[in-house]
Amino acid sequence: MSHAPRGAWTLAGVLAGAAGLATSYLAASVLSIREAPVVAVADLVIRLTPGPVVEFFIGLLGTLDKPLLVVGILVVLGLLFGWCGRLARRRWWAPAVVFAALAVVGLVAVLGRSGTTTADALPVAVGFVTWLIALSLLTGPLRRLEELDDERDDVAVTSTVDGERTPVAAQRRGFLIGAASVLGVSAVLGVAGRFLGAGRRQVEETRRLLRLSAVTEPAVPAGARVDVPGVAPWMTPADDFYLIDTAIVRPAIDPAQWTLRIHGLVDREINISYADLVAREVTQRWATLNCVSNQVGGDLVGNAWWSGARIADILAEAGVDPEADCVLQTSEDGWTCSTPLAALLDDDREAMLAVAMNGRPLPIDHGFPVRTIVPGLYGYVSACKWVVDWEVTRFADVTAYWTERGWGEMGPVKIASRIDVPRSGEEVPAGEVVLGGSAWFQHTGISAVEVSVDGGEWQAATLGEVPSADTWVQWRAAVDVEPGDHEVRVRATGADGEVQTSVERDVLPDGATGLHAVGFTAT
Ligand SMILES: Nc1nc2c(c(=O)[nH]1)N[C@H]1C(S)=C(S)[C@@H](COP(=O)(O)O)O[C@H]1N2
Ligand SMILES: [Mo]
Repeated sequence: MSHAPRGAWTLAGVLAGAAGLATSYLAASVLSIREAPVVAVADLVIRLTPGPVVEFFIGLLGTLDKPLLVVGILVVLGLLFGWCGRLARRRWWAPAVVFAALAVVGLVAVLGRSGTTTADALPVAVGFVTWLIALSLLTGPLRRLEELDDERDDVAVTSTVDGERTPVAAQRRGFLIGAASVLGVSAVLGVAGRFLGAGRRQVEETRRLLRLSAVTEPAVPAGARVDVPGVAPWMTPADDFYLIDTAIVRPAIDPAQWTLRIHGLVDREINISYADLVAREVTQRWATLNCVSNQVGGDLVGNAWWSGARIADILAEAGVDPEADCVLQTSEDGWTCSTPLAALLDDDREAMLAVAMNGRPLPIDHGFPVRTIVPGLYGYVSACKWVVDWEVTRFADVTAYWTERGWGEMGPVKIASRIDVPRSGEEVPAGEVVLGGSAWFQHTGISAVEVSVDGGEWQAATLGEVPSADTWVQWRAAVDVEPGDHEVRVRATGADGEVQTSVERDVLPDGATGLHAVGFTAT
């Protein structure tokens, strides 16, 4: 009989697999990532499953559907891990291939969620490395036992006699100690992961249960949509809203612990709690937020219904020194931006400390519990997420995260327009083609959008109706095209008469310029 039974190889695989799941779970908790990779895989499975099948299971299992799916995935993984252990017996590299394939599935699952950063890939990488290390640790003694099996015929190698250590006993002991250690360490890491992730889960739960009575549901204004299929929705759902920040770990802040300290060039320093903030009169409005790094035609822009408290009122309470010209905002994670005071005080801009987005408390990733929204300014100078500190000051005296890196100080948004339909490279039937997209020039407003096909005359597009100058405008235009390849360009005109320039400029230092062009084929 072999000294290294097959069951031992299977066990090695299962334990190594469990260790990898434990470290990946811990990493996800430490990095405060929404879900561990296994849960992300479960979400992926749900996304890939046809709707009626999902509904059938929800009908059958109720809210247990997801936990049971996770359990199912763990069972499948357990079988695969055991198989990996056996594979290791013949070819040390074979399980590595299986682990790599599993890691790829994990990566697809975690990176397929909206708003992911490279940090989201880390738990998967940690788990993969753990699998390799743990498996080689556990299979080492088994491999040596098998070598001893081979030698058994020539040399008299026997098991323990009266507690005397023989090579076989030593390797067996090695395996058992290794197995027990891997099991123990995995259990400890798993528990630690649960403990560390509890903070974020708690904040998620608090947010989920939070009811903001003055906040109303968004109602997209009649006429805002041009109804061209494929054009980005006028209201951007929070889940699809672009995400930009420098946070490696996005802060999870309990509203009960949150305060905003306002100090600097003010008559009196004030501290505002979350309860104080939501007790104030609520201001609500549609506003389009965009990123200075958005390329011409890019999608770092979104439009939402924001609810919060007017900043002008709050600053009035603090009493702003006439010397001041900016507010240095700092977020919980230490990011800073310096926002022009004039924009914060501007009456019709209604800059706000927002607590809700599209009628729900801000998602954690979008700044829960409180962020700043200033219509007309790029996010990097104004839209501080997880904001906790305001220093009223002077541009001459401070620098902020992006302005230190060469980006412009004032950050007013530039006029822009985008073609969503047709998509680049799309094939459409020749004849009348309906084009559509969006244009924005927050705080100023859009008065016209025009399109030109193949460098021809500019023709006016029809615009959707918008509630204020602070949102984007949808447009549609019907053009006639012959069969063949075509290129369409778009340009907007601002309510102030400014015509969007065709001069191409890079996003640095204060936003890209140029006209969006899309090539398509008519057949
Ligand atoms: N705390 C914090 N707030 C931030 C940033 C950041 O890096 N950290 N990035 C800003 C930038 S550059 C933009 S464009 C907007 C993006 O907001 P969103 O992620 O909610 O779309 O947030 C702004 N607020
Ligand atoms: Mo940005």
